[in-house]
Amino acid sequence: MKTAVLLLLAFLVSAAPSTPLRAGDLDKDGIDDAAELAVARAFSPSLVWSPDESCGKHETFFQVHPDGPRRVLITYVVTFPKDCGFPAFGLGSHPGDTQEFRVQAVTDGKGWRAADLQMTWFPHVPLNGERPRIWVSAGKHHLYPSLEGCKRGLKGKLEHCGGGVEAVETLAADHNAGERGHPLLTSLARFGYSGETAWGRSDWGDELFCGGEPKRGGNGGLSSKLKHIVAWGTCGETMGLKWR
Ligand SMILES: [Ca+2]
Ligand SMILES: [Ca+2]
Repeated sequence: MKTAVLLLLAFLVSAAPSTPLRAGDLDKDGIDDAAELAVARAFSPSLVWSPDESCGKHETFFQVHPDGPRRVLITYVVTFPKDCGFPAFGLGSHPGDTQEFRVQAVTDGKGWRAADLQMTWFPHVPLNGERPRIWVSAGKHHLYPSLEGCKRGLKGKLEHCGGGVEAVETLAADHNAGERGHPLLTSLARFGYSGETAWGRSDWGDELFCGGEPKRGGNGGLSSKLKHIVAWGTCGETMGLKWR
């Protein structure tokens, strides 16, 4: 099974334009890291912004690993130097912001298809092969799979979405977080997040992500948004990995 996955992902790499950062499988999850970049780029979201967005330059980190036979799970984490709070009240702001979502992609052996979008308040959104469109609420950065989703419920009265530019997120090769135990990313200082790390405790003494600011009150750290290996399957194969 492991061999089959590697061959299928190798096919994907050959079909997708990409520039691998490294050759091989340095994060030891059974998938060539260049293939991870290719599949993450293939289903990179189209982000819909608000014209009122002004909380600093964002970065999008990602993680790819097997999620069962003929499936991979891609986790995307969008980070900001700060959360500007709910614009309607100017409340709820804090340093550092991390917002995650996941795409489950499946293959029939000939190519890959985006099947399922998984978000905090929308656990399963069918993608039907399409690249996900994600609405980013102004200032607060809550993520929604539709404009209607942003408007729904109490939070829809506190924040707003859309009206700005829409662009497919361009994923950089050096934004692959890798896997816990075999990380491809450690310090996030070169991205402007001094003192922050991808997989460990921050230099500020907790696991919050504070956008590089030496004070508390940030969002959950990148590590808390990524999937972790918690056990090995009895067969010892890549497909036997358990994730949470
Ligand atoms: Ca890998
Ligand atoms: Ca990986």
